[in-house]
Amino acid sequence: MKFQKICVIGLGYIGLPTASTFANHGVNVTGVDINPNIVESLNRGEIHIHEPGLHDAVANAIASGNFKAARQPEEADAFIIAVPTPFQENKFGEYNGAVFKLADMRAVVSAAESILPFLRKGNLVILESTSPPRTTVNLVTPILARSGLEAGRDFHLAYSPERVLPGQILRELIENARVIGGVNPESAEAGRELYSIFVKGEIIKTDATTAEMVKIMENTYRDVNIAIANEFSRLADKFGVDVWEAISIANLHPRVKILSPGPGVGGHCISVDPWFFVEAAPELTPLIYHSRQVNDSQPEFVVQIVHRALGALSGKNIAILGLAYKPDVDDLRESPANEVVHLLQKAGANVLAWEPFKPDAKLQGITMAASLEEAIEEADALVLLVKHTEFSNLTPEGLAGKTNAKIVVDTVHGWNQEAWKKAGFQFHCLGDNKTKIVNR
Ligand code: SAJ
Repeated sequence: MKFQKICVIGLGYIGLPTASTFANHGVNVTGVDINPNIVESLNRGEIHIHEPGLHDAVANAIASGNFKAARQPEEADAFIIAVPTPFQENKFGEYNGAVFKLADMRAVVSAAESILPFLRKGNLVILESTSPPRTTVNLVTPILARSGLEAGRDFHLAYSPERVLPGQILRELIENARVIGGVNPESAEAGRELYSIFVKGEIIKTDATTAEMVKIMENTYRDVNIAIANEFSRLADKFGVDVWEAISIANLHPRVKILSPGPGVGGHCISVDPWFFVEAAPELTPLIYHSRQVNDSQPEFVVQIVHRALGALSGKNIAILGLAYKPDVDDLRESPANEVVHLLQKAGANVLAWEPFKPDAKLQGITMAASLEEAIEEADALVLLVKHTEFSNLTPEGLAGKTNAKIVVDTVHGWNQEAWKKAGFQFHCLGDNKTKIVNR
């Protein structure tokens, strides 16, 4: 099977890098998006996503003549669906009193429907969007059957999740192992042929539902691991221990790898995907459900620490350093920092936030500072929420004279507490209550 022309539907964080990588490997690619602004700006060579290397990759793809953006799919040898699967805004599931979020699959449904007029015998359709188990078989297959063609018999259909890390997408797309789950073995083989155009990592073939589970299992494993780290941070606080020291010692054990605690879990993957298991089988997922609860309530723990450090929060000026969901990215989606700010405001604090990767962000109810200096100048306390390299490099000497604050709360173990204490700051680190409780 030869793939000369493909359509990639959805030009977001995954679709656009995938489309441009195929185009830069000689495939003729039509990238499809329902947002006319994205389509027009891409055709002018402008990109709407901050990802290292992506601007050049798209520019090359356009210059080569292999890539164009459009509002509608066209006939092609293969169709890749890479649209978002967010939560439903106003609808929740419930099981035995436990309330859980539900996936909004409307974008997958309309992407699959948009292919219908162009689907031909011998085509390959790949779903990449993270989806609840059995989506390919139970949701996508019946939609595509409306073409009169049958998946697995007349055309190939497979699920192949992306597993790339934001910030390293272009490299990981090529180097990571890739799983391809077909509705039948021939579909998985067709998917392998397609991705082997650029994937250098191992390509593993399996069935569609296994591939769907693999993707959600990976992110759920990470979420549960972070939840236990967050719970350890609360225990360490209670018992007068430095959780960071304790975790680093525990991780010397050859079979232990505890992740890091922090202000909570954000982003569009790890804080979302575990709910797909809970939704699909709430009776089987108490651990996954409670891990989500622990991570979602970590901002409250942060606020308790700030409260302990500052006393009553009412009327206090707090500088928030970092709103992104993780270090060195500009993505503020589902960021726990957002929740920390809202909780501090609810307690009466005046909060000014500084996010170097998106200084102009417009977030409901959050006042953004125009610079680090503005954020910290009048502050009573500095609260570090994201370990951006630029923040890790800050030193108390560097800030001397620029802030009124005498109190620092570090929620990510980003700063050297001795240096800050030496410079006269009161230093509080999430999960490190070692120096506060005597009588050890
Ligand atoms: N976090 C912690 N402690 C840690 C590690 C992360 O609190 O020790 C927090 C981060 O600060 C962030 C959140 O977890 O708020 C998620 O960050 P992340 O770096 O773990 O993951 P993502 O969401 O950027 O990307 C993940 C990756 N999955 C895995 O590593 C298993 C990526 O490979 C996936 O492609 C991506 O989800 C996705 O699209 O599903």
